[in-house]
Amino acid sequence: MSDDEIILSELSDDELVLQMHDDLYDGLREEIEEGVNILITRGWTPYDALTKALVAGMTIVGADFRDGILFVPEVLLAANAMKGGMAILKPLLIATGAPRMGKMVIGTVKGDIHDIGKNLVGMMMEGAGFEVRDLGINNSVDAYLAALEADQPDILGMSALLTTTMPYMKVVIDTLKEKGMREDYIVLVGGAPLNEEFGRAIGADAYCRDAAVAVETAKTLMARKHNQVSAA
Ligand code: B1M
Repeated sequence: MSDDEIILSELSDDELVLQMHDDLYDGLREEIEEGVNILITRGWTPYDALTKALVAGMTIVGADFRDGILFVPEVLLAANAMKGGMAILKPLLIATGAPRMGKMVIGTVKGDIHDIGKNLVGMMMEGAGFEVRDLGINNSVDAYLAALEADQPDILGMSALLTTTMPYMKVVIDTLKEKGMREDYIVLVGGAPLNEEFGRAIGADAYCRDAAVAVETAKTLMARKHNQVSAA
């Protein structure tokens, strides 16, 4: 071991989080996994570890990717490190014993392979008591329709991270309308380039800024749906 090697467990919480941002940036999966484990052992909630150490670190990666400082191979390594941390947090986020709230089918739209945000939404929804079927990435209208038919969910969630793929959400919603199925589902959309106005314009029930908002929105709209059914 060299003298200047950093011992993660000897850092204070603040130092550790900053170090994890660096390690995520450098795509160091093992260090990220170790860091997450240390934070959990120190009593951090899984949600805080996720948002303050991992998501905040990925935001720095995103800015440098945008500015041409990082390139796809480095970002892939960072994403891999992030996934290592998320894999540790997933069972902790899910093991809340929350009552069953409803069912969601979620997937990233056609042409888009970004899945970290979608995975996070799926994890948080499961943690809040929703049953989640994850369709993965690059989903065509047909893939969404097949899953809706097979799983009969309450909620359809779509994710898009590219300005070139976000219009595909409208293609899916328009197809649901054409088939007379639109009102059968709560449609939630999310992803970094979207906003509320876009969500409204394409006919979604709501745009969700992040995973926590997705959970709150899903709960609110599910409660509204149940009230409508019992009032009918
Ligand atoms: Co991509 N990429 N990428 N990338 N990538 C972005 C999106 C970009 C903004 C980077 C940049 O330039 N700053 C840019 C898009 C620009 C634009 O469209 N205007 C971009 C580009 C250009 C590209 C490529 C075209 C690059 C290239 O090949 N030249 C290419 C496209 C490939 C494709 O999809 N066809 C590409 C590839 C990749 C990697 C493969 C290297 C990797 C993806 C790895 C993976 O996902 N497995 C990658 C990454 C990691 C990013 C950034 C850096 C980080 C995305 C991320 O994971 N964020 C991203 C920059 C950025 O977003 N700032 C970027 C962390 C995640 C937790 O946040 O995904 O926003 P996010 O999810 C949030 C919310 O948005 C929301 O909740 C989540 C959690 O809070 N949310 C939902 C998301 N989905 C939701 C669904 C819901 C509800 C809420 O449903 C109900």
